[in-house]
Amino acid sequence: MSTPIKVHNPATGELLKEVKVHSNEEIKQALEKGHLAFKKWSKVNAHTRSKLLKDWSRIIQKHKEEIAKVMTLENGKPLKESIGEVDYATSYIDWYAEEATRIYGRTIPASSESKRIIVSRQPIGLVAAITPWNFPAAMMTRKAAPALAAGCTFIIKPAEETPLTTMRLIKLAHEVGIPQDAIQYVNGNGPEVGSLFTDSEHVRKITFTGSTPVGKTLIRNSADSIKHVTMELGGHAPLIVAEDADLDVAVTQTILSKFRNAGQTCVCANRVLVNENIMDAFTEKLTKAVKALTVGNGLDSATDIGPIINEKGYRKIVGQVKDAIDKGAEVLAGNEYDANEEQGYYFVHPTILKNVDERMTIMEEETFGPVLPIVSFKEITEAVDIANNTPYGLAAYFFTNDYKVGTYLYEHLNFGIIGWNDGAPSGAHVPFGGMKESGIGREGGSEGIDPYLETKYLSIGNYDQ
Ligand code: TXE
Repeated sequence: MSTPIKVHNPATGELLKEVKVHSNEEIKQALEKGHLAFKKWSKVNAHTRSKLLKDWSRIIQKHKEEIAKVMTLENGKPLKESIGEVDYATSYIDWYAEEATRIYGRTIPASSESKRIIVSRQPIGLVAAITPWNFPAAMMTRKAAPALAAGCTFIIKPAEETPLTTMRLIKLAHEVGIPQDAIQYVNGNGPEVGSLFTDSEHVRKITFTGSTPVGKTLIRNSADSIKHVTMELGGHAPLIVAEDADLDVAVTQTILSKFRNAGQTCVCANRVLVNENIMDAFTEKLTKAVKALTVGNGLDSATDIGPIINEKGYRKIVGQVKDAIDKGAEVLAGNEYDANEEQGYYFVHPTILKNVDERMTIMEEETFGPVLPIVSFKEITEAVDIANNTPYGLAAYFFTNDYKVGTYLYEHLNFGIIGWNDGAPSGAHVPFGGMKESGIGREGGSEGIDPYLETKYLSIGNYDQ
């Protein structure tokens, strides 16, 4: 028997639960079951699949407060954010419950009078998902809902830090009648379970949200059996404040984008680029607003910023801030910490750094913490060059009311998600995903079901009447 996974509350270090780790044999059996279940689930008619998904969404909503509390306990995010995440998670189920009934085929005019051509789409098979700890509910429903809607079966390995929310959601799926083997979870260590997934002949698709290096490994390991892959990887979002921007809007939206989930979000603003003529006015307003944010336990209703998920995440943030300060960055707020290694909790107070430049690691790496580095620019073309100077291409934001500047930025920024005067552009109805090393594929919207479907066509000959 492997050692169980110890799930801790990152706000206190307290042990919440020990979760059973599945053995390799059990995981292989689960994959076999998922494969066999596909034969039945893919034949269930789309309207029944749709209804079951709607029932799943409804029962999750019924248990919203309880699920949100589990999420805050294992992830640390403020309870109000966890409640928002349950809504966000069910919005994917609701969206794909509708999409299930709209998986259309088409006919193609044939090249001869005696032929007919029909195109149809069919589910690809068993889908294996690996999810991170930052959005334990939404990262799972964003993958499970389109998979089940398409007629695929689904198995997930949640992050070791936050398995409890996923396990609860899957139990509720079974309670409403989604077959046991159509949606399953297994718990275990990332690399080991990842290899079992990629090595399995039963798995036809890997869908992953997490770090770019792990994404690359999964793509490599999926190559042998040509599995489909969807990869939602790291980001390094620029946020550009143009000279004419409405500063109140820019400040409010910057805070919304950056400090949600303690800055542990792949789309959060990671580099703020500000026109030099408005630098003082912008930083003054931003600093004042940031200093008003409350750091603490997510269960406390006053909390805006919870703990960092673990020591590894904390060390990365502290290292980046120190490197920036050593190379000349000026601290406008934060650079304060409340950490206790023995107990196992790590809080980072919201931090703003000015005079940041491209020699600092904070400008190269994703931070994943409540730290905002600010860089100044003269011309908008210079801002675009700095913004695009990264291997990542997930989200970018800009603030301007000048339509020429706005359309120029939209056209020249190489990112999959663009927020114009908008720090929160995500939603179940839009195609979320990144360019370059931020990933492959899109999740959400009408595009989000395509990765779970294969296209097939029929050419009928000798059709003379
Ligand atoms: O990620 P990992 P970590 C980024 C962010 C963060 C950094 C490290 O910059 O600071 O990654 O975070 C599983 N094969 N993002 O260490 O390791 C693991 O068990 C298969 C951005 O938490 O990628 C977990 O379920 N799976 C991101 C999941 O991968 C493996 C969200 C994520 O863990 C594996 C999280 C392997 N070899 C981190 N190794 C986003 N896009 O939002 C680990 N895992």
